[in-house]
Amino acid sequence: MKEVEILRERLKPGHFERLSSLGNKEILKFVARYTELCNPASVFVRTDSEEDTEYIRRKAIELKEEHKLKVQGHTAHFDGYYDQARDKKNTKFLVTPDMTLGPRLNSIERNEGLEEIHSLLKDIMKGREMFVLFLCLGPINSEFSIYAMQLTDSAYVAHSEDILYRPAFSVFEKKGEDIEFFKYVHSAGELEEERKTSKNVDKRRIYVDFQEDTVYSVNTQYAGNTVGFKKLALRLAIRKALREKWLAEHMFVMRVNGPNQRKSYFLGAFPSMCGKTSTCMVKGENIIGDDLAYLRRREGNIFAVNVERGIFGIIKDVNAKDDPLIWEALTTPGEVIFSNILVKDGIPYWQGDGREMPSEGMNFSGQWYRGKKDAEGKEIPPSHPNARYTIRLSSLKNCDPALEDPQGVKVNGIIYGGRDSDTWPPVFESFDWEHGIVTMGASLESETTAATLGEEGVRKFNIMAILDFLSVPLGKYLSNYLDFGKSLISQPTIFGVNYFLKGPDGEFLTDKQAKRVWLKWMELRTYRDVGAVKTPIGFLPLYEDLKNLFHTILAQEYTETEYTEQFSLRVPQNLSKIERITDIYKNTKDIPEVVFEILRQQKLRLQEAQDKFGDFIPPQKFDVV
Ligand code: SPV
Ligand code: MN
Repeated sequence: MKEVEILRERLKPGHFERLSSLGNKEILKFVARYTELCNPASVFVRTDSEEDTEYIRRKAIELKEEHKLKVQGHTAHFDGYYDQARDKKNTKFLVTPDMTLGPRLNSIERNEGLEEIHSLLKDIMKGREMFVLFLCLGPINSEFSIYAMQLTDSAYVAHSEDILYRPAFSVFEKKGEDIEFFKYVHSAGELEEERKTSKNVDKRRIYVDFQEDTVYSVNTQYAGNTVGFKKLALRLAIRKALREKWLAEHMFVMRVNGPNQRKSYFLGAFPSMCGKTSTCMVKGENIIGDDLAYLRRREGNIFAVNVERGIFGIIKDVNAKDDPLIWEALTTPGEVIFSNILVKDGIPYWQGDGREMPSEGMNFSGQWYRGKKDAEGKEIPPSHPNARYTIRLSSLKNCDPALEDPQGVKVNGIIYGGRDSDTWPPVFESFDWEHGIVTMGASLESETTAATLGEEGVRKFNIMAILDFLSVPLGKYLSNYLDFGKSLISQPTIFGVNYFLKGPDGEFLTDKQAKRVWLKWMELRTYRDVGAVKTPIGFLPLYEDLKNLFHTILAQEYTETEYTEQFSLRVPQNLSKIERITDIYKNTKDIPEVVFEILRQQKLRLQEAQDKFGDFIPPQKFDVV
């Protein structure tokens, strides 16, 4: 066999035996094919052993992809100046004429795409080492598990994947030919001599091939483009989920602790930078995951797992006061990769860390000093707004042990939230599953922030906070979602939250800590332990219940004036939202009729209330149920 010859020649001593011990011809062929094409000097096959993990950590330092920091186990990594975020423009689906994806998705003809990517990959790893990794999405040996392998020439990518995903070499070994898996091929491409960042970002390409469940990524290092198991896998998983009738979602998983040691589990979908990580990390509750969840039905309930075992989180504004638990993990010995922060004397700094920022140091632009400008004349900030940290969840004190439960956790509630200055109340509950999915999840919008290019405060439609990763037609995705909850014995309660509501003076109406109260209220509602006010858009909390919660949870006084300001129904804004959302779905194929019906009914309820009470309706006007 030609493959065997190539592998024997290139794999490190003993590593051909590792690969062949898996007893899977497809794997041998795949590794041989990309070894021949990418032409690395050597190939390292990683098993699940601690020595192999240590080898990759050491390689990341030796290859200067990571730099040791003062605290033991901490390293810094820099991506190129123009390689700081997900590249939506160059992320494309490879399509054949029989495929329907819908106009929103970026695609390229399959053969043309494969040709392009394979010509970019030719000899791209010359003189370098290729790492071959076997990992698992979700806990191993569970009905949720999806196995995957990655080829990469970046030790930083391999190291990040070790922190973020469960090792699965031994599972591949046990299953032999009887294993279905996703595949990723990544190369950082030619590197800048000194900084070891991808040089040819103009030739950055991320191509997703559904036919072979394979994703290719070249000339980039930023983890959102290169860590195959994160958003690249999500795109493959969404298609698999649609075929098999489950859900692969952009959601956190957390435990909310109710009265008498009651443990309740919640999922939350929020667009980037809308409070997702800070919600699942709040004081007093427990985190299972901050980014990706798989949801399946069992015994009439929804169960969910975290796809990952670590966090690749935004570091901006993480400080000792607001995020004491993350702060502790980021400042004490243990394994942490900081990316695109500022380093001075071996100490990492970032925006909003609550310390004085040094006036010079090393950052994503190289040697940095205050006032330094980039090629376009723009002043370079000390750390990038999308700077991140990578840690294991197990290094957090509030990590829920259910993280590793192969059964997943039974879901009590699902929360949808976006950045919305004037429409939604801070927290509210839907009438039922369909009402929640349509008017909350499928109606999610978020306002752009200063952290993204373009005008601020522009509302962007973002269904289930997953629009960037959708790999199936919108209508099909939404039908599957609605059907998923239909035949359940106990449906999770659906909630909407909005941490960004503003008053007439433009000031936020709620403070950062208030989300701790909203979570406790939602937990109580999933058991109907408290009553609610019935409004045209759903159920709102009662003043007395919130007053008690503010008192017990935050030791704060909560006045009825605050409550009325925060929870009054803003009728014209809610009506305009329905118009915008209805328009989007009218122009989308295969949207189930029930979506329009639910939106129409909500509109009628709002108009009726408007006729009776006007544009701005205090919650006290509605019935208590
Ligand atoms: C996000 O942007 O939603 C992330 C980070 O979680 S990335 O890996 O870039 O997708
Ligand atoms: Mn995310």
